[in-house]
Amino acid sequence: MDNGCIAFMSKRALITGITGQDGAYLSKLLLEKGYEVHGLVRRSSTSEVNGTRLRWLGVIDDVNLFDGDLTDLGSLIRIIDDVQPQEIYNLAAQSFVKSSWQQPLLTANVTALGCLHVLEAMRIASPHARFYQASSSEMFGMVREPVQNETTPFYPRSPYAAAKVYAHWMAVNYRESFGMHASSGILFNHESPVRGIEFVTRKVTDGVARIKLGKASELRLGNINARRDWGHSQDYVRAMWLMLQQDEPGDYVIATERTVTVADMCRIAFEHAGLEMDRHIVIDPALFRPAEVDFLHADASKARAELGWEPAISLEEMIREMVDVDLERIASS
Ligand code: NDP
Ligand code: GDR
Repeated sequence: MDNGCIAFMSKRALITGITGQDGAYLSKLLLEKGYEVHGLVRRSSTSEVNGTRLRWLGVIDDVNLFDGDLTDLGSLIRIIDDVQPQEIYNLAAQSFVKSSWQQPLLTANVTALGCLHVLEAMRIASPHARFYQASSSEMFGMVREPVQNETTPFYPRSPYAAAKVYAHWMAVNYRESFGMHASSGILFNHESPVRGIEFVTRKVTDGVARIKLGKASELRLGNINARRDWGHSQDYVRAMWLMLQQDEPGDYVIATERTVTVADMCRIAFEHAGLEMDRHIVIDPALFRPAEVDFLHADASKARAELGWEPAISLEEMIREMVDVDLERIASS
């Protein structure tokens, strides 16, 4: 094939975790950029649920899905060998922090060793592909520095965060040992209308919608004094893609740099629905975590300078969008 043909061929991307929030938004972005998008999907007895997010974003028919699992190295080797992707985005994980205390071994197998499986499969079947690892601000945990950037030491506070630290260092190690183009995005919290219902923003917007529609009267929450930096998944998947377009691989903090409490985030949702928050929130000690990440405050200046990345959607815009979508969803259910 001559170079002229190659120039017009679309790039191929493989996404693990394609059925998750970020997998769905990333698929949409890559399809808009003309990519061929392939995804790894684990088998479920209720397979119709698997594509909910891809369907909601209108891209389910445009992606190619392969059966596999992050804990099954053979499946990963076969898929990578078949697809020969130029870019591999490892987004699959047991991603709910609270569940990681109930299922620490599963979390380690999927979130930590799963990343190593993908790196190994790639080393065997497609060593020149570019690799993205979904690292997390949870790795900063009990923060060692008041503002966290790429050089801040990690102090993981949950089995999930410890698993992510392992995966992060394996990506760095494969980059340094084998010269692989492996990058890690240390992403702070990001949400959307297709965020899992167990995460606090979506739990709040869904709860607000139910209260507004008379289907519930209270919303039970845990530690509403925890502080987070929340952005929109749509903005954050753009940062993932930008990392893999750089000549050199690297690690990047991705965040809005604005930190607010869970209570502040709730207020935006309740006010948007015209409800008084104090009349509906019930603090439930059972929802507190064995160890909490109390405070995060990001410095994303490297991403701004090197990737030219900026978030476009504010916290207020995002929470209002999520409330509106949940109102519509619940009203029509
Ligand atoms: P989700 O929980 O929405 O999606 C996780 C995905 O992983 C799903 O597609 C899930 O499949 C898949 N998965 C889970 N276990 C396996 C397995 N054993 N084999 C194959 N696939 C599996 O996460 P997000 O989209 O929110 O996050 C994407 C990644 O980014 C995750 O790694 C997360 O830890 C990380 N991250 C997320 C942040 C956020 O704020 N959203 C911030 C920082 C990092 P299924 O649909 O079958 O459950
Ligand atoms: P987090 O997100 O643990 O930061 O991990 P989550 O939304 O679960 O919690 C954020 C904060 O809210 C507090 N909180 C509650 N959380 C939940 N889920 N439910 C509640 O009822 C509740 N009440 C208070 C929590 O204690 C916490 O402080 C997310 C995930 O997407 C990870 O995969 C990702 O790596 C990090 O963000 C960055």
